Amino acid sequence: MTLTKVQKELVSIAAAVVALSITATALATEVAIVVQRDRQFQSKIVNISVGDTVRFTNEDPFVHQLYARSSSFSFSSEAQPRGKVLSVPFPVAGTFEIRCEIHPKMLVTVNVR
Ligand SMILES: [Cu+2]
Repeated sequence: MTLTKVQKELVSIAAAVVALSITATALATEVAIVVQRDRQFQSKIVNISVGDTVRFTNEDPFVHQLYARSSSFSFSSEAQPRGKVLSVPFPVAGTFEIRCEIHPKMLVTVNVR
């Protein structure tokens, strides 16, 4: 069987679509980890892409409680005891300051591009 010119173009378009969707899936599942220890975030700046998740761990023997408040993105976590992991997806681009309700000096900046 011989493919016509149109059929060949359709095959190459289909291959390109498959390649694009594989790339999109890989990009959407990135996770960055930020450790909380000694009443501090162990990272001061985190650079991620839209759709990525930041996973906050707590290695302190006491509770943290994280939040972000901006016009385009905000969240407010439950109290987070030692060992509990908090996963926060960032669905929009921007620069966001993440802070702790209990320890006002804690700050990590998340840049979402
Ligand atoms: Cu805290």
